[in-house]
Amino acid sequence: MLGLKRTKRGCQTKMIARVLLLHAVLVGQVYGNWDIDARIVQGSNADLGEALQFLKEYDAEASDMCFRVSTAQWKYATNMTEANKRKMMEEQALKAKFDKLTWRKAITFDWTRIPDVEVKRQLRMLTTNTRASLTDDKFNELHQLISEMKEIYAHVRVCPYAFNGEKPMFCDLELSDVQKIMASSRSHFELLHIWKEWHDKVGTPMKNRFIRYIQLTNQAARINGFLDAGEEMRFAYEDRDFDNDLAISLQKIQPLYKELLAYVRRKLIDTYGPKVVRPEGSLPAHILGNIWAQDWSNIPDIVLPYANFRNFDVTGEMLKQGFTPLQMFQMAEEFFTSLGLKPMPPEFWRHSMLEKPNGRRVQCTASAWDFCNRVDFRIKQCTEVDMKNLITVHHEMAHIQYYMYYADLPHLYRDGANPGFHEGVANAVILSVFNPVHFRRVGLFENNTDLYELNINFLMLMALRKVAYAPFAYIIDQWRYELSESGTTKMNSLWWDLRQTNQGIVPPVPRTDYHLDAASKRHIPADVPYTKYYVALLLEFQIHEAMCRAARFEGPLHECDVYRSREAGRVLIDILRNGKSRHWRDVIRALTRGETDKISPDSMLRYFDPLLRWLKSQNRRERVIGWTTFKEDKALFEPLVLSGARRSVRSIFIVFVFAITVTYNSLE
Ligand code: X8Z
Ligand code: ZN
Repeated sequence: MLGLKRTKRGCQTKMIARVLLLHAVLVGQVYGNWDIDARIVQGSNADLGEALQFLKEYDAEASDMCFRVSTAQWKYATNMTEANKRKMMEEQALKAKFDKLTWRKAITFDWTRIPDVEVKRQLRMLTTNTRASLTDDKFNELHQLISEMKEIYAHVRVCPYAFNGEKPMFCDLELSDVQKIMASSRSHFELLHIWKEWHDKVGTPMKNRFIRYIQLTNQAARINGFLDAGEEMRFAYEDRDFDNDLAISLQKIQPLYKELLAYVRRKLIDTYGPKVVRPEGSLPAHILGNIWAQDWSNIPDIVLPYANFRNFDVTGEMLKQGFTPLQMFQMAEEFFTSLGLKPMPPEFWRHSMLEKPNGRRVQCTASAWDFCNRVDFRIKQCTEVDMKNLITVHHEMAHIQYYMYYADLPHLYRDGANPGFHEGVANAVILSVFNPVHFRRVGLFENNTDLYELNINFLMLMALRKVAYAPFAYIIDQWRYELSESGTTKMNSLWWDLRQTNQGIVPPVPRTDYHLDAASKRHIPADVPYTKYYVALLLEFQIHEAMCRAARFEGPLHECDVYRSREAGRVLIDILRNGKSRHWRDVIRALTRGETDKISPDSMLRYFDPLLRWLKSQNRRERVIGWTTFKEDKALFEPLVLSGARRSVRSIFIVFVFAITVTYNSLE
């Protein structure tokens, strides 16, 4: 099963080749001008027939392998026994071997000389963005490093804040507890303590492993023909303008972001005072309701403008109407069929895990699963009856729709058009669902409050989630790119320089290069690229706007709900059915009726335009829209190049600051 067999070329292959060649000539010009040649191609075989035969065999074997691994992962995720974990690890190890064998075969071809664009593209996909090019021992070392860093991350436990000054009995708070405290506590001292605990305990223990991880990923990238791991990560977007376009998009979002930050800063100063929040300055990371300061929507009591509509939540109505988890899934299914999309197949209802089962340990993080056999698609969710879960159900079911619509494509094309599309599509649907207009249409909401106040509060809530998130989502991989290009000597000061410059966020206490604060975000130790979330953020608004236009909606975008619009459904289907078979810029060009073929922030800016106008009027007395970069802020994280004498002064200064912090803690 694992060997990729060679077979004799037959006349059948020649016929396939002719058809594909014709297809390639028609399609060729589409990819041509975005094509990127890797610098080194090991292979010399440019025989199209052999390449076609290899890809045909790969397609069948990769689907089978995917089915086996998904089945083992599902069994473990829904019943976390040691036996199921062992079986999953075995299957994953087999898949790693299969990937290596595939790479070894794929690399024998010289894809730069193969005339068929589709074959060339598939071979390139198999020989890039892979670590299989490392020697076995380095390949295994890299996998071992990542799993050890993930274990460290999963087992971090922090001490609660000692309000009464006594040393806590237990230090067993895990990430979910940390997130709850960061969202609910309004004690600056407790938030500072928890923030410092989490960042101190997660990063430093994995720092040396992370440095070695960067070395190995760079080695793999260079074997694959790239300058470094960052260039290889960007290659997944098959577009030489991609990095530059994203930088431009963030610049276009900054005016809105800076108005939001100035408004939020004023509200935070009202709550915590100017000693904690520097007027006109950057925001300290610990008081924004989120351990990573990536989503500011957990502080509605502090920032939402109209008190009589603090929180937009239909949970109460759901409970009043006696909703069950199953009914939530049926409601989501009806949302999609109302657009003309497919109902969930029987296997979905038979095999999904819609609620947390009794009597066994399960992984409760919601997720959508494709078993790669074209019929078996599932959601795993510990569904509670509340609005947050109802939104998640719709989000995960959007992923299932994507899986179903591209199911008949070759295995390599059964994916989003680029790494941001799956999340972008799923979140675009939510822009219709998480919407006062939609909840009114499905009988879950009667707005008896002032419509203007409702809209501003709703838009503010969305901005605290989406606009606040933009610079954060952008800088995570910028940090990784920089490390892979320039080395790991100043990882932490680079991290905070990117955060302060792009996000106007600073650490609440001094940080040094002894720390590794970026590792506080799981995606860093878990080797999960992050740019896809920034891409998804912009895409969701582009897709939403295109669906609203197809539905002939003419009002403000945040009031658009495409529920029951077959025309909007057709826009969505046209994205889903292409999977990764068409270049994502083609998909965007079709989506926007030729207006653009890029990831663009324009739709997002149009969605938030009513809020921007409101913020500008609220901020008209603010001297600084955005933040001033004070030297005291930079001093919190910049590596000081000091003479010997000054070095000791510095360490006295840090001890002094630490002593002050501890004293403050004890006073609280
Ligand atoms: O990592 C995730 C999901 C897995 S696809 C839980 N997200 C990003 C994050 O948590 O930072 C979803 C939103 C952005
Ligand atoms: Zn998702």
